[in-house]
Amino acid sequence: MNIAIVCYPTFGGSGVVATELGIALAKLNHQVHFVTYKQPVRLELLNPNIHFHEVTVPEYPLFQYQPYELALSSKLVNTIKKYDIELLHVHYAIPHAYAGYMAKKMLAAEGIHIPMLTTLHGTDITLVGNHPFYKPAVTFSINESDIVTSVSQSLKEDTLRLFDIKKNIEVVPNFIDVKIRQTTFSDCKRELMANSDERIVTHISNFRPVKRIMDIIDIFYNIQEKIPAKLLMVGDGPERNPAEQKCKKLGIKDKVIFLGNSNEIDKILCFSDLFLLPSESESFGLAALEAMVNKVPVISSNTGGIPEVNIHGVSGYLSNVGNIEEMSTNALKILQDNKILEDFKKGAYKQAMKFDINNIVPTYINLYENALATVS
Ligand code: GMT
Repeated sequence: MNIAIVCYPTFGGSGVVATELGIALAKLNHQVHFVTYKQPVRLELLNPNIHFHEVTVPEYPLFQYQPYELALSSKLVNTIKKYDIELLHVHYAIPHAYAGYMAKKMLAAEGIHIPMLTTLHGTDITLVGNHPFYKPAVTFSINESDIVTSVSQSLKEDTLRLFDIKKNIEVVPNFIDVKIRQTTFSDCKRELMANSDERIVTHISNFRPVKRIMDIIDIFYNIQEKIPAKLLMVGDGPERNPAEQKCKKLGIKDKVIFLGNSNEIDKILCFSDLFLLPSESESFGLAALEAMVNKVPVISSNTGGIPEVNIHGVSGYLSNVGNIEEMSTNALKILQDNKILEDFKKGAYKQAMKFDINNIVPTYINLYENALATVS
């Protein structure tokens, strides 16, 4: 197949999933064309089946807002025609499904019929897409997609509750390449980050308010009062500065390391003992799955799709959003006992294996074949 993938290229689960899906398809000998405004962060271009087409929006003084959707839909039309692309897979409804729909219509006017598959990732539905400013356009472009998928059952239910959706939504969970993640790093430099008697607690995200970064600091504060520990904060975003200030105020500045954005997630997770994800809302929680495949148990909230990924008492523990006391107690339960930690590590890894790429990518390929059958 010859497939175009549209996604956000920055750090964030939807872009990561889109990129890893594209890489997996390319390995299966499909031609994959990424169409976005920057090379996706996890995309390595050294594969003859992977192509990257950059969308540029020329600045013009008349525009207060640069028309990215327009540039994206034009780029899609040109790319699809030039490379005989058969199918369009857009990740994140805003504005990708909308731009994809416009591209489809422009191509149809020339007698070229391209099916579009839209994957809903979470914030495009629960936070941003639901805003009255966007809702009619999001509803329309979901309904006009040929196939719609969501990354969890919970996100499917949210979409059906919040929007007037006429389409069937297929749940296709996010995935992970277990084989690649099996690497045991010979340079797993734990001693760079912590003393040998310290437990390492990690959080990775885009530090947006929805991640409840302050809860992470509070939970870690409770942990470090009881046992020697370090907290690694990986990523960047609006809550980073306030979090750094809070650590200073609480007197734990030396125990919390803010690493910024990183492409070495697996290396960081290989020396982590526990992962914290107390989010307000989370359609799936890809970061938790990445932790689990690295044998790191997860203390999380029980919101959205997280319970479909993190299993209470097996791969970690779940609590109501904001229940810092319970999350701290559960974290200590795991961290204070080597045998319990070992059991949770095994549980986390076993649960992560259910989301192996080999179990999920064939589902996408099936959906692509179904979509192609509708136009041939
Ligand atoms: O979590 C974010 O803020 C980033 C966002 C994105 O669009 O990249 O993540 C969403 O999609 C991920 C991949 O499907 C999911 O794992 C995240 O749970 C979801 N985030 C939220 O629902 C808040």
